[in-house]
Amino acid sequence: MNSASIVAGIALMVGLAAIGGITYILLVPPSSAAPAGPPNVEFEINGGEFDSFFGFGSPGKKVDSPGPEMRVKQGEIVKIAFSNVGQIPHSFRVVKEKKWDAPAVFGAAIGDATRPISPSQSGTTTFKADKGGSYFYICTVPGHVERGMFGSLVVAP
Ligand SMILES: [Cu+2]
Repeated sequence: MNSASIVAGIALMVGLAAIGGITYILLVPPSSAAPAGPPNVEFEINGGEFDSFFGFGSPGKKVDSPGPEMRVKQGEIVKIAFSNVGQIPHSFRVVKEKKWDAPAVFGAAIGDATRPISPSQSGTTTFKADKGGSYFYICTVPGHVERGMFGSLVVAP
């Protein structure tokens, strides 16, 4: 083996290691801080369509707009289970601004615009409501907020 082929071999290995590292970064999602301890309060919420609108509703009730208000106390660990009872994909996210691409507050999100929850599927999120204030929960699929898919979440200080 001449030195040129050794250099080529090393370059190839370095290249493969770099690709492996990038692939690892792309495939392994960053771990979100899991709140310590069991939830203090739990909600179940459905999302779906009604008439020509989209909305949220408590289990056993029709989805509506706005969805039912959720109230928690600051510092509580909140668990939310979201079920898609509709015919098209939906998602759940707590936000400060009622916009489909607003960032998640408290890291509270179930599905997103590119990977929403499919019909008949469900998911959960557990988070610490560590800042008091008025928030919204929304569906992040573009266009769904405008068709009514939101509700309010109040974190009482
Ligand atoms: Cu939706």
